[in-house]
Amino acid sequence: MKKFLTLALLTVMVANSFAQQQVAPLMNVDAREQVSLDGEWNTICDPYGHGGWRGNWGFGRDLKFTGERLQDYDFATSPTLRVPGDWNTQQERYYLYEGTMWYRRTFTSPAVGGKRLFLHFDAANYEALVWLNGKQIGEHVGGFTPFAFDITEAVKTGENSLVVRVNNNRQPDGIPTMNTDWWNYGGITRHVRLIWTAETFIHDYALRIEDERAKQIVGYVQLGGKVVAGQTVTVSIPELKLQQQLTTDGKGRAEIRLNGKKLQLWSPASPKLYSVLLTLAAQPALKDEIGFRTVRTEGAKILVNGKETFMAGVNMHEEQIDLRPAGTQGLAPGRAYTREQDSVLLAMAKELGCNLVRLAHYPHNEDMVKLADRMGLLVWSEIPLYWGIDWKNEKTYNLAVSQLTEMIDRDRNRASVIFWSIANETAVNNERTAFLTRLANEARRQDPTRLICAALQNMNKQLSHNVYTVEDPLHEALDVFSFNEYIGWYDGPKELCDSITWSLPENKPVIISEFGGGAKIGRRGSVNHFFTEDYMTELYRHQFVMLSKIKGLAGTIPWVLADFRSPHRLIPGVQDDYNRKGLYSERGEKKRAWSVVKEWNDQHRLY
Ligand code: GCB
Repeated sequence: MKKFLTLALLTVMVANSFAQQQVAPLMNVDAREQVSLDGEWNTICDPYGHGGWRGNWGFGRDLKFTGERLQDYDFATSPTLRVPGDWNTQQERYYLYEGTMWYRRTFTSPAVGGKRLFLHFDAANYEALVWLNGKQIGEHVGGFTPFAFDITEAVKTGENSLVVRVNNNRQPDGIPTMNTDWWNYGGITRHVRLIWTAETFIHDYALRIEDERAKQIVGYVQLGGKVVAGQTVTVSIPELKLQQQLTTDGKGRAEIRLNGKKLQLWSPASPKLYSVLLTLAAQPALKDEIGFRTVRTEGAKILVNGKETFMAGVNMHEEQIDLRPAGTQGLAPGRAYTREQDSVLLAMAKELGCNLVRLAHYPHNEDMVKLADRMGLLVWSEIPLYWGIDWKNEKTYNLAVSQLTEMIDRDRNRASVIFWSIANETAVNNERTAFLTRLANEARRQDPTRLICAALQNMNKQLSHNVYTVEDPLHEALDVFSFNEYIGWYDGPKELCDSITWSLPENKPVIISEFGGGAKIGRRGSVNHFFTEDYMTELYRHQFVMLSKIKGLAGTIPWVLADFRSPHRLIPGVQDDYNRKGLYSERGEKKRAWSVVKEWNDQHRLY
């Protein structure tokens, strides 16, 4: 039932006129029959966002096909950009570009007679309008979540022309909005695929356990396409010799119940995954690798599989580590989008002794989360609801819901994900608290099996001399009390940490979701000089003195794994467009503060 509401909501949210083609993305796209549309796409940069002199580029009026006179644009001879990939780091002239870019490629439809054909974008930042063979088939807003179209009717035999207009202008009513401390990488930043399915197919499914002792596996299968009652779906977990035959109802749904008594739980120490096969009638099985665990809070503790687990975390952006040989000319790479790039980042988090990554500040690519499943890293996943959002705007609220829904729908089978975060550092006021309380309730409605959180903001509120607190009524709607604080960096000298004590709720787990300071790697000096490794290292020592005094501390998430690009970080020779708070440099070299954090993690990580 819940799932239907979600799908219904999504359908309403996509522009009505495209509702027939624009569909909720299919679960587990990697496991589907597909061809990749990655590669070089022809592009036209369009600073005015007008679609050319006549404003008609999108209609894909392809000169080659229509025999029109060559006038003012020609996709076929225009330069190419790699998809996936941000445009900013592919060509110097696009480094600072925010605006419209037109992408076009042709493809030959795979011979899939009698099947349904879907066009799936893993993500494009920020707004995408899509045309197939001159007809607009839909649009999507939100830079970090997938979107899909059923193009069965629109596709032609022979050559097809696919045009995508991507625009990454920041918008006052957008999510995120006008200001972010990360690079606004534009483009088709993740994979594009053509996926085909039978006329009736498995659209979505979920499997999980609700109790770590009983280990009963529960969930559902939801069919898509032509749905008729009474279809047979088999769910099996061969390693456990479990199998169940389900019969779908009139809405194409069936409930899963398997006795998982013998299963080994997934945990960070032992990230056991099981191959799960879902088969509809005589179709090839859809295969997933799923771990089973529980998560809940009990007073100030976070329990994973019923065991208290300290979150020894680290924040990270989805930005590639620059692995080119030192001295290589040209722009360092931008967004990460391959498994290899993701695994470099997660291996660094592991090496730092972490058992949790906060995937800041937006949903990272699907492989990142699948890898976290495999590597035993817990995940805090977040929508880019960041700083000064247009709280009174219903359109903005709906956009928050659609990004939240797309994030939850994509990753609901990932054992690693234990937190859905709805926001980062939002100043307290009534409209904001109403907006975010509603959003937290929506997140819990969509997924009651995970912890709902947000990174609250420390406003340096003192109850008495050096007794700090965070006053934020939003916490009532959240499962943990997590907040960011930058004492010793933005707020006061590092020594201030030594005298501060925190007065915080005792019946909720407390997580420090950000803290830290910056240094350019190799920059040495006095422990009192900002941006030296010496200051940064000492800052972490003072921070840990303070944090270890917090009663009920359930986790620490330093800011940040690696130096990352930001338009706010411009000091020449020191920042050079990088936020320098990384425990590793942008090349993956360890800073001196790394060992201080590693030692803390090793002492506090319980499992
Ligand atoms: C914050 C933000 C994060 C910034 C960081 C900083 O509070 O949540 O996105 O990058 O501080 O470095 O200032």
